[in-house]
Amino acid sequence: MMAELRERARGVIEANHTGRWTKPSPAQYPHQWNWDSAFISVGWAEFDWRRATAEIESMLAAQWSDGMVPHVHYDPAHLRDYFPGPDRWPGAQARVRRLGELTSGITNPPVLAIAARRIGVRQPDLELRHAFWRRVLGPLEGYVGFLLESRQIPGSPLVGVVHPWETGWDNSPRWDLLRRAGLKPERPYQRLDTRSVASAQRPSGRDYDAYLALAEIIDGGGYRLSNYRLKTPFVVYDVLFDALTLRAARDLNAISRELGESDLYREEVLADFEVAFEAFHWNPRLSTYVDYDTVGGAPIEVASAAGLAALAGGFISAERSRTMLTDYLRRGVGSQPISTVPPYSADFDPVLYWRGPVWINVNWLVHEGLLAAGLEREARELRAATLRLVEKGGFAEYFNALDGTPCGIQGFSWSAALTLDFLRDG
Ligand code: 9WN
Repeated sequence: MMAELRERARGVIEANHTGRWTKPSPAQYPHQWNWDSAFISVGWAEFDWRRATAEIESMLAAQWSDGMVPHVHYDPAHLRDYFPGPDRWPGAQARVRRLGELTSGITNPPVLAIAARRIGVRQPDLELRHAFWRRVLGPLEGYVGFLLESRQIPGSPLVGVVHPWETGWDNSPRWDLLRRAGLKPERPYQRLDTRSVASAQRPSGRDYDAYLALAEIIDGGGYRLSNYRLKTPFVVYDVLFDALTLRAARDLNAISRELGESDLYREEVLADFEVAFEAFHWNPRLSTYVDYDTVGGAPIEVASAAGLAALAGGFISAERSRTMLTDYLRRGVGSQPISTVPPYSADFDPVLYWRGPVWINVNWLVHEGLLAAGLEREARELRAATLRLVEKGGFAEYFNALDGTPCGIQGFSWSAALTLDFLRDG
């Protein structure tokens, strides 16, 4: 049974592979996405290591001169098949390192760095492994360095995240403060995302208005946070983004040491980041980690699975990890693990994108975090529950949080790729 699931998963990423990188879904997302490629590369490493490395290197080819790696690397052959295209990020196209690459103007959590270490370790031939790391270490250092330097707001080392698309959890209730700002873009637009997926499972019109208006604010500020910080209602410390940035920095240090070089980031600097993480994200009232609104200067007290996914940062104690997980599952009885929003929340919707459904990458991140905290039994249970979902529902983009039925688009790359990784531990 597991062998058959593995073959099916492999079939999905093979079908979505373009020759250089893998589309998240040819119908819905026909370009290359930053954090998708990181997750997908981990799946490729199971049976085609060269494709795993090419996935990461192809994404890095879209890097900007300031180090940022954009969230979308556009395929010029498919510009009509996805909205928004590069024309919504007009100032972006002059900022790429390799002129001619078409990109968006915002980034994603730096899972690419975590994946680079992970797939490197999978290569037993040290010459090949080190050659790959030597090729990607500089660009990845530039990427994480950009986050640690160019996205700071005085008073904290955490990463200022400027668009819900950067977080990858687009319409999560964590970002509803943006809805309240009521932004409208200047340029008219037409969505394409509801052609293949029911609109009840996609963000609302109001959400899209805000996403596009924010893109205009960011472009108008020349893509420098210091230029537009006072004009935007949205600069947040995303709990998951911060946790993954810290893990990415430590993973790059580990790569650098294995190459016989010194650390890229001093541990004192990372320890300060960890202290700030605790100060801004831990919420004693909710007993979990939450996000922080830097514009309003207050925590965003919204329960979601992002605090649990942040365990993937690898620095949260076993005791706290266990308590958070047990609490989340106990209060969510009757829902599938791990619903992105707990079912008792007023914001919960079992099929609406990031407002409840189960996502395979979130389960994978929580699983990583549980293993890092030494909670092997809990990790095993989550792995088994996740495999049951894909075995029954296929490699859907996300799953109904109550009955586990597939939602969004089918044949979604990271669902298949991370299944391959889960099957490996079997
Ligand atoms: C906008 C590609 C991406 C994922 C995100 C997911 C979705 C895009 C969209 O698809 O976002 O970036 O058009 O809805 O929310 O996490 O990276 O799979």
